[in-house]
Amino acid sequence: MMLLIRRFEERAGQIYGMGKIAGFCHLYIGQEAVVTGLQSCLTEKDTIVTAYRDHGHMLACGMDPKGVMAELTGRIGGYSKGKGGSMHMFSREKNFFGGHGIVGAQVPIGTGLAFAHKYRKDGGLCVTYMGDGAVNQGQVYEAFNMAALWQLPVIYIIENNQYSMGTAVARHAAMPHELYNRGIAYGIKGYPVNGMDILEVEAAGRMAVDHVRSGKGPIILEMKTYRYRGHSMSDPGKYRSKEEVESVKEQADPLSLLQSKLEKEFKVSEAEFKTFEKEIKEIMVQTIEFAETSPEPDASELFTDIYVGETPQASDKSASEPSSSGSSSIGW
Ligand SMILES: Cc1ncc(C[n+]2csc(CCOP(=O)(O)OP(=O)(O)O)c2C)c(N)n1
Repeated sequence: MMLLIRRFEERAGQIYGMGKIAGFCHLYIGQEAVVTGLQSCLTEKDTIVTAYRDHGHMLACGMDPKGVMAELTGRIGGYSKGKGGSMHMFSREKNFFGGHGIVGAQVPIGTGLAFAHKYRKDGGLCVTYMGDGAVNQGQVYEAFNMAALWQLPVIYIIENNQYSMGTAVARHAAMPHELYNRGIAYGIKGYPVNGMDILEVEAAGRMAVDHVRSGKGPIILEMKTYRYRGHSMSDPGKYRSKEEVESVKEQADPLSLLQSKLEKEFKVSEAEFKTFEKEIKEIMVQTIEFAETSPEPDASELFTDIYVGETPQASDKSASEPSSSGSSSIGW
């Protein structure tokens, strides 16, 4: 899965460069161990929500790479029929609730999903991902407070990739080395985790899942990780040196770390690694072909998926106009 995410993101970066992806595109390269390790601890009933750096999360929870890539290229075969793009994809089938462009906005949503799990007594939990930049948002703490008060089944994952857009964590966060302690005022336990090592991520994930499923309420894991690419495809990355990026790639790359562990401790041969590469290459060939040949959505698609259930009609004044003192010249 880590290899699939890596190759998917590399190809997304390439075809973005060719002008085939419009709008924003935030790549997850470097952070693959986080979502892959955590997802391996979950069951089908659990829900997931994250921010805009979301392709890895979608692939990890079993969404089809073809549908994700077709969404990036704005095609009808995409998860949002080509209308959402990189930042706005969802899958009810896989319990993936987005894909959110407003920093921190997914945290109350994830807390609400956890509330729903508890209310329905379905035994599920919600994994709510956020970046290091998001932990400076007020709505995150309102959510923490309610989750702790009601002992909601939620695992908050802080993906600390060291940068919030172009701002290093030490420049935007008080106590930058202890983001895992941000729930302390609410009695939410937090732990730091080496987010570059999938086995450490998985061990922490199992501990967190046990904690939450046994009814002890929310927990925070701060994944210390790193993104190799810019904040988005349009980021020239002037806020850090090439040497810094290269040294992380050399010393802590999540794929290389796992590969050397698999070679040394589990005797996986080079031929087997080549087979994995071949398998993923084949998936990517089909993915790109689908993303380039799926048709663009018809203009009438602009009016679908706006409301769930009944659609208010233009003639229904109560639905389309402000009800009280608002000036009638203001349109909604
Ligand atoms: C409420 C809000 N404020 C500002 C922005 C602009 N913005 C987009 S991404 C970003 C940085 C967020 O960084 P982080 O949470 O660390 O996530 P990362 O990109 O590192 O994954 C900012 C400030 C936004 N989208 N929403």
